[in-house]
Amino acid sequence: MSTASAASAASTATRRLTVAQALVRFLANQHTERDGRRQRLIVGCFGIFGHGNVAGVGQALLEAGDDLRYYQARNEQAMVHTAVGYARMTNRLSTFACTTSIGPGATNMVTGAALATINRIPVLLLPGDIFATRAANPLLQELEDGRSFDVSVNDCFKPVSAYWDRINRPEQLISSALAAMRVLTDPAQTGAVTLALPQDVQAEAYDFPEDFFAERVWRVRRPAPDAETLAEAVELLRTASRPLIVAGGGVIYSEATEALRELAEATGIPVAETQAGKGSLAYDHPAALGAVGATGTHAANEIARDADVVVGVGTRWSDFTTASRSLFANPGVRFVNLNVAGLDAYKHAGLALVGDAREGLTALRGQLGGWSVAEAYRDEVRSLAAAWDDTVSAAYAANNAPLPAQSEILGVVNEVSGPRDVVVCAAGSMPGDLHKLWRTRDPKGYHVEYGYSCMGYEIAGGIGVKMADPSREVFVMVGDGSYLMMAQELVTAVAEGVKLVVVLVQNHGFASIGALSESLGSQRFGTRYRYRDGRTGQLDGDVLPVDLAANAASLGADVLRATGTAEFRRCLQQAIASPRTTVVHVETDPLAPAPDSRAWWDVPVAQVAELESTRTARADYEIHKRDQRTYL
Ligand SMILES: Cc1ncc(C[n+]2csc(CCOP(=O)(O)OP(=O)(O)O)c2C)c(N)n1
Ligand SMILES: [Mg+2]
Repeated sequence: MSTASAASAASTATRRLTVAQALVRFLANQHTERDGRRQRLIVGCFGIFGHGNVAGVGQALLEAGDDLRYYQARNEQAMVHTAVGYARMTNRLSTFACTTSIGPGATNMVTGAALATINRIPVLLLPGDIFATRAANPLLQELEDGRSFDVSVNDCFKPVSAYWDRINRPEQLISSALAAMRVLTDPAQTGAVTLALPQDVQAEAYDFPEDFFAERVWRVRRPAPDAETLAEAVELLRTASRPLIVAGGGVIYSEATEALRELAEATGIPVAETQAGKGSLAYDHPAALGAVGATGTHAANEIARDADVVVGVGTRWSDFTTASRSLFANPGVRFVNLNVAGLDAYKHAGLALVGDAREGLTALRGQLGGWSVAEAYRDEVRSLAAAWDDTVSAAYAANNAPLPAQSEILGVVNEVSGPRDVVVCAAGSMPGDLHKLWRTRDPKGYHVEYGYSCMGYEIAGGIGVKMADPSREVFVMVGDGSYLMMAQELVTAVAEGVKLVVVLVQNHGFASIGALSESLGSQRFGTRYRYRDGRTGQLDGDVLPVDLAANAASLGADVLRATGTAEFRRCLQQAIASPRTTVVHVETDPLAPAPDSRAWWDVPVAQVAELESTRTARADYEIHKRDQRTYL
């Protein structure tokens, strides 16, 4: 549990406010504290107004002014992405609230809520809701359920929220607001927290106790793992000859990267990284193996195959990390899971070190004393990592013609960016390529949303990243498909003066799903953006006359069009020098692949099919399926 302390002594004074005014005032007084550092928990409120919140939360924000600053977005899903970007960048210590109208404005946030909860990132969602009094129902945009008038579209938030509540009476706000803060600041439970606010209740006045508005500090705890389980883990590690650490997002959120480096240096245990954990160790550290799993490096995946003890730190063990449970192939492999969430710590029948990553890593190093892996194992790790680094250099210099390969574009961004700068991405072929190929030099330098891998996160999430740390350049990598889903937040970046460098990679469709489709025998069906051909009846005509650069310019961004890598490099430098949000548009070859990971991903192929391509892929699938294990 997080602990809260109220600054003022208890009193019987009350203040008459509307529910929305009380909530806004309450939120402005919430703080988090960890390691003696204190910061605002809710730094502002994004919102799009409609009848469901304009006179309630909207009026309250107007009165509050800079006590809880209002920010405007163009799409409700996007404002949750921005809050997530901000919260992840601040290691989950600060976030935004998001207010919406009822109906479509509210349900537009459901995808954002799922993204936040799956990535374990705190965001506070305040969807408007239908009248609690039902005085005039059905309202505009009300879902009518003939079996119960208690149902509203906001019930959709229940499975995607870490905490969900509906404030049907003013006095309910007090305990629900406190519960919401508890969950937001609990590292094991955090995610989207939803307080649905009926339209009439928002505007209703109540005599709130003055103490409700006292400054509160929520300590983000660092629980230590159980001593006996820790001793068992140390015993197990001492018997290991090929141990491996898999670093997940928890390492970064807990600010445990120093503790990880010290453990790796003291013991020689090599470190592989998940998507959220990338940046835990600098790419050129002697113990660094880079990305692991279905989008991993040959170095990490080769070590993973024979590892006898695998220490997962702050990882949820997603299918990408385990190559759909085929990667860890040593028959006797044992898992040790250091995780603040029991849900993750107990996975793969592992020794469950339920606790904070930094606490656990420091304790492990202390108890392992002078124990180390054999020198030959350290050498093996270093030479595999060096070979992979040569692979990266070759991919950066692929010299594909006539259009550059995507790996060349990523290489230019990596070379031109500074060590503290941040790369942001979420969906398409770039997350996998970045995971393998990006040379990360700072724990906060790599921000790929791959829990939900949500097309459209890129620009909106990038805004949150930049707002959290304006001292860093933020490079938003966005494919044409993702751009078309949520380009409109460029307007928000321009309005707020939040400077992004957006690299818009045009390859006329879904290169990622196209390659996946082909590998599964589905012949890239439906994955390219093309005219419908009159003769075939299929979407395989000419390339569409779409100009995304012109689109970006129309939204208020500066735009540079680059052809080829040399011009792309010059444009990128110009974008960095500019104080304004700049989109660099570049066309790449969708068929020039990055180096393969030599790891599998379980995507089932049709068991019966007329198509020869599908039957061949199915035979291949069945071979891979034999490598899938249960890890008991
Ligand atoms: C909202 C959403 N819809 C669908 C998908 C499935 N999906 C993953 S990648 C992708 C294509 C992305 O296209 P683009 O941004 O152009 O990147 P590219 O694959 O060309 O690199 C799709 C449809 C998703 N991840 N998110
Ligand atoms: Mg594309």
